[in-house]
Amino acid sequence: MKAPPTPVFRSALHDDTRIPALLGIALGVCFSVCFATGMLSYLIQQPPSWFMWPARPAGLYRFTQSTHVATGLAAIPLLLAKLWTVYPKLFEWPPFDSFAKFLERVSLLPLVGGALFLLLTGLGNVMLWEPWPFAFRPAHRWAGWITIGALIVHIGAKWSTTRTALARGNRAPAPSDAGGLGRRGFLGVIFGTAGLVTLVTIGQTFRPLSRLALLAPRRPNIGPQGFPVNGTASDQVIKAGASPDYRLVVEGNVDTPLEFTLVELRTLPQREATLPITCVQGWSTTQTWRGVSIPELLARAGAPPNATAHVVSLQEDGPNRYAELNRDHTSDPDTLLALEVNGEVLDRDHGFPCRLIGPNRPGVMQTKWVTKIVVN
Ligand code: HEM
Ligand SMILES: Nc1nc2c(c(=O)[nH]1)N[C@H]1C(S)=C(S)[C@@H](COP(=O)(O)O)O[C@H]1N2
Ligand SMILES: [Mo]
Repeated sequence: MKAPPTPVFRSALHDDTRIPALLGIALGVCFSVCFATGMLSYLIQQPPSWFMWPARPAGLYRFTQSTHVATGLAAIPLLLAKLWTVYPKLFEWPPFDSFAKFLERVSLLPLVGGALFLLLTGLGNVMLWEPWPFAFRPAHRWAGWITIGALIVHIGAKWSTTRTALARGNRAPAPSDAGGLGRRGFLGVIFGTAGLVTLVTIGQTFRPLSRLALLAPRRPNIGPQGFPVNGTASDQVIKAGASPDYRLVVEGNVDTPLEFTLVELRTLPQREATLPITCVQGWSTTQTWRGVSIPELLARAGAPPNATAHVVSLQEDGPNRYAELNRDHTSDPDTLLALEVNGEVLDRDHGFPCRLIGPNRPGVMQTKWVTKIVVN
């Protein structure tokens, strides 16, 4: 077979082997970190029987999920740069000369496709822009498995090339384009861009840099009572929460089912805790909450020790109207049914009349507008 005419790639950077090797290592680290922290977030929200997410340390989920989003965002310029440097290799002729090479090239499809899919859907999700017709979480999660599988194949295939490229060290002649960027300049721009992306978004979770969070979808200090809202109160929720008929019910596996009006809830012993809200979308904010301690409330109803609980919101629909408390969370005294934040009655968008807030929980599991606790 005759080879097709070879396209001309002008930049000598395409011929360098150190650039793709270094970008590849950085991407391998980013994707592994994203895969581990993403799967962890999934396990916390949909725990199989062998998994129990602890209530302590209180800020652990904040750390893992901000790491997920920050690493994923930083990977975007790295991936684009890597694809740009290596794409001329797609035109190599013959495309493969052995079965191993064939497999390696076929694995590029799930690798590149999966990586682009993950970064695009992740970016869209955190920017609150989801034009696609499928559910984000399962699609993003399955793309994670596919990409990690293909990544392992790719690392196996490129191990020795990478070692050779890096072992030559600085003795390898750097490509120099007449008038273009050299290797150092190119890598400097790319890693600099990744750093810049982090700098202008990390303030959504890292308070000292909040003023730099120009590209972050949420600033941790903007919103009612000085922090963001995820899920505003509907008219139905506002009405039910403000109604004299509002009750907080504790029922299920208890000796004495309990029922409180809002006034009665306020007369129960109150406890204060300074805890973060950590949205799965990567922003977080720490506030001081005050309300009824869940273990105390459950003990009052005569729930068994080690009980778990199902918490129900006044909200009529939407995926976040329920939350589960595992036994570590039901027994932590700082797991609160909060009535106040920073000394004020909760704003309706933050969960008036009361909301769940506990240590080391994803934001989606900090249910607002609570009306019922079913003990298991
Ligand atoms: C721009 C990059 C990325 C962003 C902004 C991003 C964002 C997110 C967000 C917001 C979630 C939480 C979803 C939820 O619980 O509602 C999530 C979950 C997840 N992410 Fe990413 N992600 C990115 C890249 C990646 C990459 C590269 C991987 C894997 C290699 C990955 C794997 C996962 C997995 C497995 C989950 C759990 C899904 C679930 O809970 O069902 N993500 N990601
Ligand atoms: N009932 C209910 N509770 C909810 C939500 C919701 O939509 N409905 N959103 C959750 C999400 S995703 C987050 S991050 C937090 C945000 O709390 P905030 O709006 O007070 O900041 O509330 C959680 N509790
Ligand atoms: Mo959230």
